[in-house]
Amino acid sequence: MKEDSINSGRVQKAPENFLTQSGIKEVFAQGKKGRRDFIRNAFAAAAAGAAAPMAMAQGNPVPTEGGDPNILNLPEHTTGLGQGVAVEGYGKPSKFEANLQRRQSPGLTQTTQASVSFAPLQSLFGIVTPSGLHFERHHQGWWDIDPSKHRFMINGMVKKNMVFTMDEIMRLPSVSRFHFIECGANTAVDWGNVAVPTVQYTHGMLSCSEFTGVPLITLLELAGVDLKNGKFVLAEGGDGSSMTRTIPMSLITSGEVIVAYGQNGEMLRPENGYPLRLVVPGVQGVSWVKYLRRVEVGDKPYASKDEAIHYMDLQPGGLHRQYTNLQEVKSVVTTPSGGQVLLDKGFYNITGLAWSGKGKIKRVDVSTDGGRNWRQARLETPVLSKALSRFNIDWVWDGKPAIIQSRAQDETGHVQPTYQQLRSVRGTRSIYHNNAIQSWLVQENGEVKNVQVS
Ligand SMILES: Nc1nc2c(c(=O)[nH]1)N[C@H]1C(S)=C(S)[C@@H](COP(=O)(O)O)O[C@H]1N2
Ligand SMILES: [Mo]
Repeated sequence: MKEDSINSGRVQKAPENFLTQSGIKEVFAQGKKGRRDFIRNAFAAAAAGAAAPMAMAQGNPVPTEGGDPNILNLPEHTTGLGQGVAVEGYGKPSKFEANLQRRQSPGLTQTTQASVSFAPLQSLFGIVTPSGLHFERHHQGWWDIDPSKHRFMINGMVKKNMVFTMDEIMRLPSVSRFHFIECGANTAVDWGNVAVPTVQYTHGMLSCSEFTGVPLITLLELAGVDLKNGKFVLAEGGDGSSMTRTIPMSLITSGEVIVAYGQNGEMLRPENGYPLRLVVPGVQGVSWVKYLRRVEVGDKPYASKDEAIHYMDLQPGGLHRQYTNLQEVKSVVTTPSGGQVLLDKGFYNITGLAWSGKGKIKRVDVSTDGGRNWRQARLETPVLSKALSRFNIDWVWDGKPAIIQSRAQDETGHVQPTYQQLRSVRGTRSIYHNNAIQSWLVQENGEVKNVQVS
């Protein structure tokens, strides 16, 4: 694998960035007593083990009592004058983070103009996806639409058809909420037993943002929606893909569906639907119609092309499941994950993401022996409904092959299935909506690989 084709992630970077003598002190000062001893013992065990000389040769990843003499070298930045602020400008990441990129999957046909880019989940912290790293899925390319020319229309089973400008929408009462968006085709190639190398490609059609906008129900009420007969809404995008999706009215009357213009504190990015997109919490990405230009209220599902041909689940026995509305409970370990290399045995923080279209994550368990034994991971705050949740758990790698998995449970009691369980219900010919447990094999040389465990 070419260096630039994967982001090797924090496992390799940790010794340099965090495990200097002073870094260790900081970590210990923040930790609780029990945890502190656990981490200290893990390092001590690694230092005493046979691998210690190799660790030294590789640049001292295990901190030693003596300290790192580099602390006494005063680099230029401690004495010189730093750069001044630009008169105006939009901030960028450090040049040392240039490997942090959205990427095309090696598991898909390579084209000069890709229609999907994957988010680098292995390098993200917390639950929010920076807007510039949000995955993208375009059926017919993206546009940077002039908001002053954009119009949004409501018609169908309403008292009066209405057309809104962006200014008119942005004057209305708004809400801001964190939600994940996951393409129904996320993890699709793994369903077919194709092992793409990294978590960016297995799970990277997934992102989480704070979205701001007007609840769709507010706009429908302005138009005098007929809630007695109007049971569905058709949402239509303003790009050339004729993206139209049916949304059940029950999701809208609950106030959850948002006509959004904001993403992570600023206007939506053009790739993500600027200036207006539908946010349909818990529902697969395709229903989050971008460049939103119209909603129509009707009394039955519309069976549009993206509902009758695409995004259907072929079931055993030849039946199709249509209108899969909720993304079911799912999780993935993002570090250690495929393409990363563990430098030495000893302490590691296993971290990952969990989410459910049905509500909040209740619990995540982690196994390091391919599912025989499980330990409960720590869920970090905030744990929000239909948003990504971050989990962490301590691990001491003994240098032997290990299979790392995570298994999430949501507040409705649903538990993430194994591949075997999923295939026994859904068959082997499906593409969409794969929420099976992901397995990462840590090999003896420290390299982590995508594997399937049945
Ligand atoms: N107008 C329009 N809306 C669209 C699409 C599109 O191609 N055009 N793609 C859909 C699909 S399949 C997904 S997964 C999400 C992706 O949203 P993102 O590009 O912001 O990640 O947008 C959905 N909304
Ligand atoms: Mo999608």
